[in-house]
Amino acid sequence: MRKHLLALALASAALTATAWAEEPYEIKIEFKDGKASPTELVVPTGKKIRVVVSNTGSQAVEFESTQLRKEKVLGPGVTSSVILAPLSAGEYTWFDDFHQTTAKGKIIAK
Ligand SMILES: [Cu+2]
Repeated sequence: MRKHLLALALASAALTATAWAEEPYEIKIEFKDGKASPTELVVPTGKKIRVVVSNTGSQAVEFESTQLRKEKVLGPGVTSSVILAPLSAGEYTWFDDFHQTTAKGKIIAK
């Protein structure tokens, strides 16, 4: 299944190569001491995505997505971002690796 998804992602990336020249579609996720919001973010398919992640709490957090192969540690008060390649339609889960049971959500591409 993972290989299948990778093949799909590569095909999609080739088809949407021109999308890289455009400004990314931006979404924001706020992490605060074991909570994340919003937990569901809808994005367009075939467009580069900038995920702005901020930690407004007093504990370190780690934005992580196994499916998207991204991770970013954020100390208290830190804001950063990760860029995602254009996505195929589907749901991509993410979580705060330091607060896995309470801070998690998904990015829905459609
Ligand atoms: Cu991690």
